[in-house]
Amino acid sequence: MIQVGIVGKPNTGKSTFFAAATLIDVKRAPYPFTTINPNIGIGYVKTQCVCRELGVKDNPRNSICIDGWRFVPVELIDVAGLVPGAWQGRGLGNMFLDHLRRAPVLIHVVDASGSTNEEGQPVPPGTHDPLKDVAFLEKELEMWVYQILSKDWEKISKLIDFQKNYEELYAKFTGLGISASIVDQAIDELGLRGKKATSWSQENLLDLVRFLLKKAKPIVIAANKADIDVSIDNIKRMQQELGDRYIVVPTSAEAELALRKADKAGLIRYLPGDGDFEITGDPTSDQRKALEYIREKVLKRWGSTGVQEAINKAVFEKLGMIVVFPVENEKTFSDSKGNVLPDAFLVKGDATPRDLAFEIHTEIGKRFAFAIDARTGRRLSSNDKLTHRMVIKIVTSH
Ligand SMILES: Nc1nc2c(ncn2[C@@H]2O[C@H](COP(=O)(O)OP(=O)(O)O)[C@@H](O)[C@H]2O)c(=O)[nH]1
Ligand SMILES: [Mg+2]
Repeated sequence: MIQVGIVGKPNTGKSTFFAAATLIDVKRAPYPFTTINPNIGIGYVKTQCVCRELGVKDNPRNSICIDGWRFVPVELIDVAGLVPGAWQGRGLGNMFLDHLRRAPVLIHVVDASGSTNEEGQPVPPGTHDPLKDVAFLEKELEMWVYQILSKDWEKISKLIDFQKNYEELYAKFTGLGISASIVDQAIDELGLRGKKATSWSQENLLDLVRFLLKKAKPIVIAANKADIDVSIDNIKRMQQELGDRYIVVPTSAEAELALRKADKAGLIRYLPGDGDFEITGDPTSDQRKALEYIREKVLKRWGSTGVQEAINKAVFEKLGMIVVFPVENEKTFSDSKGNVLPDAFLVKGDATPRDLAFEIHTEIGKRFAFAIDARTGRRLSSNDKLTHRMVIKIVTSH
């Protein structure tokens, strides 16, 4: 399952974001919940389901369909809070690197209200510049990775020059979830290929690290605590100054958590990502006040709480993934047990039907013959590209 790392300094709202994004009304989930570990939970990307378009009532197995929206699971990791210089310290080290290794995309939760200093301690709202936190995290990640590389660089560089290949370098980065092909791309684009590794400068190594992080660990910024008034100007500034390098999504993790809890308690009807909610139960006057605050300061101001949007942007825009619906019967859109549109799979945007077959099961991948686009009945070969929201039957040979 795709993993999304939630990173940032302490007290920006990472755990609140994580709690909100992983809180789902159990009644609505077709499968039992298992907590893998307190820092890893199931969140969802949200996309329009195909059930309404196809005029069928679906019974999802691996995902959830509510009001025509399909929620497809992803793993969220609540990464331990980073403080400046953490890369030099111990303790946090291995866990942080393990989390970083797993996640191909990160959501950086920033306190947009500026009410936490650079160490993550509370200060009056507006006194800290959240733009600094973005630069800080960038630097911090760079130093983590640079440190890993530079530690053995003497040995690695000699081996590279001696073996006349980059195997040692690939191995270093595979450990961080960065593929050999991206390392190759970096070496080429930075003009390092013809140059003896033993003569690469510190600046060369830093450029390499920056390139790899940008490609392999893209970041969505969740400009959190967007409900606090002083956040408005900061968020505008963040969007202006960071907008060409990052996606900046205004969020209120606390509002999302409150809305999901209220929905679960039957007080309101609210779907993650929605721009409003409807009161369906009997909230106390305090609850009503809190809900009204959320409506005014978050939903009307920003269009949504941003939590769902941040996850969607990470997976769909930064990772370029798409959702496809594999079926066994292309006429009824169901599996062999008659479940209609049972599964929704996240695959890479350039995935082929054969890739999907392997994604479903190695055996199915090996026996892939061709596929059928269930909407049109058109036959697809292993070279065709899948597209977002395709309903697809894989035909295997025996
Ligand atoms: N006003 C406001 N406070 C928030 C929001 N999200 C989190 N907080 C508060 O910020 C503090 C730190 O949150 P927490 O999730 O523990 O931060 P972490 O250290 O990054 O995991 C808590 O008091 C939260 O209630 C938000 O969207 N708006
Ligand atoms: Mg936390």
